[in-house]
Amino acid sequence: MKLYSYWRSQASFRVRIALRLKGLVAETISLDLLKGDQFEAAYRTLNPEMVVPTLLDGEGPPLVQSLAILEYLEEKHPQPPLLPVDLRARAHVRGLAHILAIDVHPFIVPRVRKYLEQELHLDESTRMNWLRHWLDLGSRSIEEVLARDPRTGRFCCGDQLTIADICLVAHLTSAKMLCNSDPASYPTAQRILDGCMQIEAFALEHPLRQPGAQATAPI
Ligand SMILES: N[C@@H](CCC(=O)N[C@@H](CS)C(=O)NCC(=O)O)C(=O)O
Repeated sequence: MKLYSYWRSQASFRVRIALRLKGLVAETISLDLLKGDQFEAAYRTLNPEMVVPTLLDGEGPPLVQSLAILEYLEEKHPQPPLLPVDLRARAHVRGLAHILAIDVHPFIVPRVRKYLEQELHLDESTRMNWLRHWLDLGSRSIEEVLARDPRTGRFCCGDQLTIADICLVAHLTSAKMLCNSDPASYPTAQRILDGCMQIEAFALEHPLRQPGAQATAPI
């Protein structure tokens, strides 16, 4: 397998964690999204949307969209499972993942930030407010759901790691890196994050441990 990734990409982080949890090895090809590697013609043939991640698995066509890739990995390599068995619990886990990966993440991706800067000419502090607004909204929403749902356990749904935990960790890590958001304001989410980061698959795939990572990078 080959994974096209970017060190700070939240969507790539999701896939890297899932690969590790399932004990799968992929050669990682690092793109630099700030330099525009995603627009190169060769990459565009793999991923016409010009985003990461893209996963190549054998000879088949490229796999795109991190949540679709997580479901593909789950179906092809069911052990260890990243979805619960119970039907409602599966919907709950997918719902949590979607809050962060589908409703929040699109507001903060580089092409949106670039549009705010280059087309709408918003200054840096206004752009930071935008980022903080969407990231905090996501954190607040997920905290509220997790804090009041009786299914919340050691992880987002009971004591089994699921794709919801993967999305939670990727979201909170982005929020910390991009706008130094204080996870203490979200105690349930923070507790789950801390538990996940004790697990090798999460810790080893942290963005700051990836090739090209910088402790501080331009927004
Ligand atoms: N919904 C997609 C999001 C993909 C996406 O937007 N990835 C970002 C990095 S996290 C990207 O490659 N952005 C490139 C750009 O915005 O130019 C997924 O989950 O895979």
